Amino acid sequence: MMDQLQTATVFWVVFMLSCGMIFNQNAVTAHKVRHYDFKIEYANVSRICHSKALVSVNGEFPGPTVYAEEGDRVIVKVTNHVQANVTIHWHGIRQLLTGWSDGPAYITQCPIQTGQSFTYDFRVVSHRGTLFWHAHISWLRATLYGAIIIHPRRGLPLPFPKPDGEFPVLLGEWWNGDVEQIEMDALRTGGIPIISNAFTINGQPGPFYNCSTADVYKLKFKAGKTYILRMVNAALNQDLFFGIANHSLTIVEVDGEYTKPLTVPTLVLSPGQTADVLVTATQDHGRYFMAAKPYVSAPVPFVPIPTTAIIEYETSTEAELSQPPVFPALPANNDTVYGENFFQSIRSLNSKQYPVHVPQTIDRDLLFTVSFNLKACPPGQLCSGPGNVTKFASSMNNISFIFPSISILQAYFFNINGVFSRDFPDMPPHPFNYTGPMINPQPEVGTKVNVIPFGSNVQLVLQDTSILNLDSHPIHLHGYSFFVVGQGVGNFNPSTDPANFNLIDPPFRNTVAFPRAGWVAIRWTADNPGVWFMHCHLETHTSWGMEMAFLVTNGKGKKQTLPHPPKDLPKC
Ligand SMILES: *[C@@H]1O[C@H](CO)[C@@H](O)[C@H](O)[C@H]1NC(C)=O
Ligand SMILES: *[C@@H]1O[C@H](CO)[C@@H](O)[C@H](O)[C@H]1NC(C)=O
Ligand SMILES: *[C@@H]1O[C@H](CO)[C@@H](O)[C@H](O)[C@H]1NC(C)=O
Ligand SMILES: *[C@@H]1O[C@H](CO)[C@@H](O)[C@H](O)[C@H]1NC(C)=O
Ligand SMILES: *[C@@H]1O[C@H](CO)[C@@H](O)[C@H](O)[C@H]1NC(C)=O
Ligand SMILES: *[C@@H]1O[C@H](CO)[C@@H](O)[C@H](O)[C@H]1NC(C)=O
Ligand SMILES: *[C@@H]1O[C@H](CO)[C@@H](O)[C@H](O)[C@H]1NC(C)=O
Ligand SMILES: *[C@@H]1O[C@H](CO)[C@@H](O)[C@H](O)[C@H]1NC(C)=O
Ligand SMILES: [Cu+2]
Repeated sequence: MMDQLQTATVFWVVFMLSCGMIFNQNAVTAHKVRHYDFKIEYANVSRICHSKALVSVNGEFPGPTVYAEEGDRVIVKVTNHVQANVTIHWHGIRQLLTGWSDGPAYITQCPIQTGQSFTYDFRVVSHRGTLFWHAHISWLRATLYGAIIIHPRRGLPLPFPKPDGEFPVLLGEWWNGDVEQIEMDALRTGGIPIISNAFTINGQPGPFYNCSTADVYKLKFKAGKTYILRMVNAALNQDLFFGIANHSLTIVEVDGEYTKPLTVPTLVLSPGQTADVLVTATQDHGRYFMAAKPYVSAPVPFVPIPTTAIIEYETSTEAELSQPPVFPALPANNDTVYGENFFQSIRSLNSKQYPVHVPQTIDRDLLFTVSFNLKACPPGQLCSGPGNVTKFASSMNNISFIFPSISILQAYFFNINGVFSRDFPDMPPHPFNYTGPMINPQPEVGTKVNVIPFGSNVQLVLQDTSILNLDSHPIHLHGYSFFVVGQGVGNFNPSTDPANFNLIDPPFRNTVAFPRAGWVAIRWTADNPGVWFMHCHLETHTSWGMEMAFLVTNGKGKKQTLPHPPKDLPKC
């Protein structure tokens, strides 16, 4: 099935400048323009004994890989041939002055409706490694996703030995049912959406699932070679552990930013996070599973079956190839000690060639609580939340986000009133003991943005709360990467905790999971004008309202001002 679906990706590369130029970090560099054609169409796919027509790009599942060199311009024409409304987000791409191409529905654009097309046009500014693209409307990213692979600009060496080969490893989640319907049903009843039926690696669940002996991704290793795995957690609702039997993993990049090499037995990836991992073929023959399984920080249901792919050494004998592969030792699903230590061990590379510039002072000091809540069930109705009188909800700073009916960016740019308000609070409106006893779970609802003057150095503390249930949430910011300068358990203490911040080589990420019953502090410089969504990357929580947007004002002159929208920007 996979092979049949691998119809050619239409793409061509235009060389803007001829060869023979010498490039270095400071020279004017030659950038390419890379064109891609994304046709949104149905593909008939069968997994774990269930067939369905899923929404795909060009009939491929997962979708095509987008390749770029740092600095390149990427132009993707997206044409919608399915019934559903679609938008595509370029996860981790800064969209410097191209906020119209960011993609979250009703935040920066109206959806691309059936029969319409929209051309995303952006530059890949200051990233190297792996990012990914995915649908950013309803739950369609369950099937609409693919890798973005970014090579350093020519003349800049890799900060690690050149690998002998590379493999994409996209972790995903499969539902037998229709994901749009699953979200709508949950929002109507107010209950918890049904969990997925399988996890996948490159769209394949692997042999531990029913009807899946042939539905497994396989890769070949040559003894002694080093490979780079382009890792993406594209799952909707699940943090994952990932490991390979008898091979260690050396992380060299996360979220499109180089890190100090970190060798671990198991990788932890939250939805929205990506990593480049070096794996040396230290065995000389045989078959080995790579496997991913849930990492859970709260007692919630999950699919207990690991998804697997198989590494086969080229030198294996027939007899060895008929043996079952070795399975990796992975932490227990609830091993939060491993998970939290893992995240705290990551450091930016911060080398001469790849320096980082952590804001040392702050202009905007923000503290947002991140909570589960309960909304009252509409009168005369029975809901599926606790007591049958409530609906599950979530919030940041007690505001449960409501999507508007036209995009916030359009409303801002064209001064359309009544779409959003600018009063998202800098601090919790009513401070309380965030990780203490439960309190009134009712949130406020609204479409509010927090306004940030251009150029501000922002510090934001994301604080878990016990309003309903403590949990760890992977929070994703659009338009920027941020430095993860500190984290801790309990309530953030503004007078003592900042003394322990790492302002030298903290990881530079676009998605960070704070510890359960704890907090994380992030910093960035708001030098990209526009409207930037920030949300939990667990789709269930986004559906419930665990999100908000920043409005970063224009600075001075053309290079600090958001341009006019493209002519083909969809209308609502
Ligand atoms: C998918 O399956 C349906 C029902 O079996 C069929 O009508 C349709 O033509 C198929 N589409 C493709 C693209 O193969
Ligand atoms: C596998 O199939 C068996 C028999 O039909 C069924 O009982 C079981 O629930 C299935 N398991 C999964 C994970 O779908
Ligand atoms: C490979 O890993 C398995 C499972 O963790 C272990 O039992 C075995 O001893 C390992 N073999 C080698 C050669 O390292
Ligand atoms: C993890 O789960 C096991 C049972 O599966 C339980 O015995 C153990 O107490 C749990 N550990 C934590 C830290 O919750
Ligand atoms: C009441 O709530 C339970 C779960 O909390 C749910 O299974 C049931 O369907 C609800 N009843 C109605 C009438 O919605
Ligand atoms: C917050 O609640 C926790 C748990 O009940 C308690 O241990 C802690 O002392 C409380 N903190 C404050 C500042 O009241
Ligand atoms: C959240 O807002 C609701 C509605 O205004 C209010 O009842 C509740 O006490 C607030 N909770 C917190 C933690 O601010
Ligand atoms: C698609 O988006 C348009 C514009 O927001 C909206 O009016 C329409 O109801 C949406 N259609 C579906 C099927 O969601
Ligand atoms: Cu969440």
